Amino acid sequence: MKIIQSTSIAAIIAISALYSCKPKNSGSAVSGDAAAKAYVAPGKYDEYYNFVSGGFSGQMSVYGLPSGRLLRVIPVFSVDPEKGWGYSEETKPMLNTSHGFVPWDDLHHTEMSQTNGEIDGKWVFANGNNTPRLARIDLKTFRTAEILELPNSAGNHSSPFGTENSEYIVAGTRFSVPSDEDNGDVAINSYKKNFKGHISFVSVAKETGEMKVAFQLKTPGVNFDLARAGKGKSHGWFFFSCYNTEQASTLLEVNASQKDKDFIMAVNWKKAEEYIKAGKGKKVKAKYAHNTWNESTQTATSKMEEEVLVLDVKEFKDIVYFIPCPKSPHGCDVDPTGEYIVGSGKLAALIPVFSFDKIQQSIASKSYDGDYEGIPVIKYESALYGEVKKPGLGPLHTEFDGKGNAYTSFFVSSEVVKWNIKDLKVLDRVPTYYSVGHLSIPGGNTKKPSPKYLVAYNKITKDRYLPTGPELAQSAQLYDISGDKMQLILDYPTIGEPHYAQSAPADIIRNNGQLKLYKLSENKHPYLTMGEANAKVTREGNKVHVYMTSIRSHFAPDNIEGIKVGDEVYFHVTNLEQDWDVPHGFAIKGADNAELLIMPGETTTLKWVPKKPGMFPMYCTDFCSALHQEMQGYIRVSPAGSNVPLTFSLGKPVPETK
Ligand code: K7E
Ligand code: CUA
Repeated sequence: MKIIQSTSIAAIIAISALYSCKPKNSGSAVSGDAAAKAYVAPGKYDEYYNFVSGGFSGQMSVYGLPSGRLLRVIPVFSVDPEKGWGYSEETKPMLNTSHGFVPWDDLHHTEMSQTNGEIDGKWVFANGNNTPRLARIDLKTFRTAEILELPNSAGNHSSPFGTENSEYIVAGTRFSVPSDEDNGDVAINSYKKNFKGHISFVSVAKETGEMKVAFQLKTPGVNFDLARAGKGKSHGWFFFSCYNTEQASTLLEVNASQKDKDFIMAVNWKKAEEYIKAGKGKKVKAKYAHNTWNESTQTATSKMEEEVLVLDVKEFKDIVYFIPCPKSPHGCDVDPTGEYIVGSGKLAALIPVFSFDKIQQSIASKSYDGDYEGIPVIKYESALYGEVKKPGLGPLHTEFDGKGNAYTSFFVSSEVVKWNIKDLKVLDRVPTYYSVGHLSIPGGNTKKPSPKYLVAYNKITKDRYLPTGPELAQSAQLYDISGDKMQLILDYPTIGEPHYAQSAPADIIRNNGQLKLYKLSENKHPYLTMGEANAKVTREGNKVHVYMTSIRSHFAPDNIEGIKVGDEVYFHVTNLEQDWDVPHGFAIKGADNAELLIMPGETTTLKWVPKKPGMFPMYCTDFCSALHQEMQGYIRVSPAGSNVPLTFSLGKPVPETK
């Protein structure tokens, strides 16, 4: 065992030396016309929206391409005090899970919804890699509209990847763990017996986008890494990369690299669907949260689901097949025709390309090399179309231009390599600064890529920007790929640590009926205050409800007395503006919750528990008018048991009481 380890590591070092990790000409890679290609004049729009995962930030950021301008950060899995996400009473249920309120996550992949294999601009999905969750962002509002927890999973990395009509978004578990039913006080060294993989097939309702775990496939205990749906001829199939087929539980960097080949798991999901329709799924108990945002009440609700339908793949002979793939595969990408499946072994010095037709023939003729825990293993050669030889070192991810070319990112040799899918010849290579992870071409995972730009998301920045202490911004690099040769035209720093990203032509999203404001007449919030005349403060025991409005440039009411220590105060602030881009903020001195940012026509609630008597100023945090600074007020907090009556006012001081 020791010998295998040290030879494989020695081989990596030897090859790394051939492909120097850090290209030498790091300073001078951009030529003169590059600036013009990435330039978007003031007042002009970008050509593409670029949706970028935030990694450990748990959020998603939106950039314009080709300018690299940051347009928005969408709070998804992590709380955001700037926007009150996870702090306002309305949004708190969005972050509820079977573990309680989980205010953060690790978001790796964005996946845009598709119709007929093309991006349709309706939703972007994202994965929570830590506490297994899927999020759906509504591109009419650029807000997170739904978060669904995934049962029987741990480390939702192989996720979210969708089919060509977003019939399903899949989510494969990164860690195999005991099923929720059997989970508890389990010995780690019982891995082989007790640990299982689960792949969730999450259906997406056509009109509303609502997600539901339609069924799960229970698989042998391996680590699922990434996935892609088949398309065109391979629609109905899904392909997952897996590693740790060694089933190690410790020192995986060595122990999960023992075997020369791990697997790509091919799943016939149409077959699985048939079994589910025929009632073959087993109802399994599991607790997982399903959180949905209601646009009309502007409030989230969290529901705990109780069971899930599971198919154990061992019991069905024709759902799942393994295909050997060298060296701990990471990316598993399907070309626009659906015929070619590209596996990227993190430690491999070649790229295997599998053929969908050959996989089908292998299954028909049972061209197998034994089985893995009862699942047939297709012979490597019978599934293989061919190998890209010596492309670089450490291939991770591949996208396509729809013109017969593939682009693969190489982490170790720090480059993007363009190659031809038919003859598997390398056509071009460009350095990245440094150590690229994912790369992304608009539509590059779909049937119809829009091949003008490629963005590389790099893991190491080192000398690219002014230094900022020990932590540096991650860097994206934009390449023009419209010609034969790739050309670097822009570097731009990013939020968090981007992994995958997707882009779509701007018009698809800009013209999708985006919401500019919430119509007050359609606001069904239970604590809506329709006009200043209805502003009031009410008490129920120790709960105080403030029905407050905001409009340029005052709150109603703006003087409140009679709040006592021990009270729970709920400020339900309705922004009465009916104009695009006039939010108001709301903040109170000493509030240990957050501020609010309230869109026109929206009602949002801040819970405040004052801890001591005193005068507590409140104010608007969003510069809304010339007299924004005047948008302020006072709240008097009296000791517990005080007799100060509950009063409120606007425009005149409340009558003096002592
Ligand atoms: Cu390669 Cu999490 Cu998709 Cu990072 S993953 S790069
Ligand atoms: Cu409202 Cu500033």
